[in-house]
Amino acid sequence: MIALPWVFSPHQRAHAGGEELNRGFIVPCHECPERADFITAALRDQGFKDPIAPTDHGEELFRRCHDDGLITFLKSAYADWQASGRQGSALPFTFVAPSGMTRSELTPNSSIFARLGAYCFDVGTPIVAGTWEAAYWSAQTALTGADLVATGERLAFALCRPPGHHAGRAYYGGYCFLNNAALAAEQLRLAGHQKVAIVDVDYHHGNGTQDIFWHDGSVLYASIHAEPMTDFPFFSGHASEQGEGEGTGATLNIPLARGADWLIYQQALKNVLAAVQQHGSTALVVSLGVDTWYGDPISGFALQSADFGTMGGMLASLGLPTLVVMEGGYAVAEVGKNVALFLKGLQRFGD
Ligand code: Q9C
Ligand code: ZN
Repeated sequence: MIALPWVFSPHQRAHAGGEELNRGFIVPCHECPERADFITAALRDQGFKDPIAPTDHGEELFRRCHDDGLITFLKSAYADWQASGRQGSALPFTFVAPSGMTRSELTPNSSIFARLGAYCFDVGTPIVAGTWEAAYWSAQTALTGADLVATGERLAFALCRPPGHHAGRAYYGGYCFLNNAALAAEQLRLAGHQKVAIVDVDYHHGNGTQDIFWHDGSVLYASIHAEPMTDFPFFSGHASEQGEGEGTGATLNIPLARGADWLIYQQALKNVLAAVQQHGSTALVVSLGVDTWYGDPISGFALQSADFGTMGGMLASLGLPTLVVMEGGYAVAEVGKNVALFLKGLQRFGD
């Protein structure tokens, strides 16, 4: 069985949002630090070694995937919120209308509400005192995982939390602040992989990852997710979105209707595997969301726990050096088991 080192830092627990607005209801945040605790416990239970602490690469590499404006905003957002006399979580309540001013017209003196609404695209992603610390280390965890794969590990797991695939070059949302999987793909490219594939199996479309590589043919973005007519992020993820310019054909979206079970999912995954082979990638990043599990509180697919093992095995059959980056999964107590099953499937069939 192939070794599978994994990376995590307790700093990533520092982000604990209070409440989010979801489909008209104010509810406790689904994306909580305990998710990481359950994953850690399940990996220990399954005999994985202790996690490796991420190496601090600094923030310069973040600029490969994100605009300076977003990074600067995220770093000071909570302090600015407090300086404007507020407590609790920083959430936007108003957004830029299509004809409105652009982000670049905002200044550090603009209202904190203008800046929240300019950089955030939903009302489910609160910023608290520890948000930057956690997002920063979640990104370092992804970069360190990429280093492991770049220096000879066949498989590695980056326990990223907060997740990343909804964060674009100049926006955050969907519980995501920095795009961990995109940063990992860039790090693999810096290490000499000219073509990298990102396979996104989270329930939700990774609009941020898609946007970051939209014009870039050397990174394939392939995603299986809930049909945007019914599910977040609603404005992207249609099969017709295939990239533009040099990136034409290097974006593959396979939306599935709510209720999709393993039989349906497996066929979509076969099509994704064929696309990865055709792209000629020499390294693979998996955006792993286990919110496709039937019991997930905010999702609508019907995968069983055992299906995650089969899914891992199918991805291993590509025979590529593979970094798994954690994304979603909100049935908090079950998330760890499903992640461990996926990783064991990846190891078992990887030889
Ligand atoms: N039900 C990830 O899985 N809120 N993000 C739901 C509609 C956003 C999920 C609103 C869900 C984001 C990484
Ligand atoms: Zn998700």
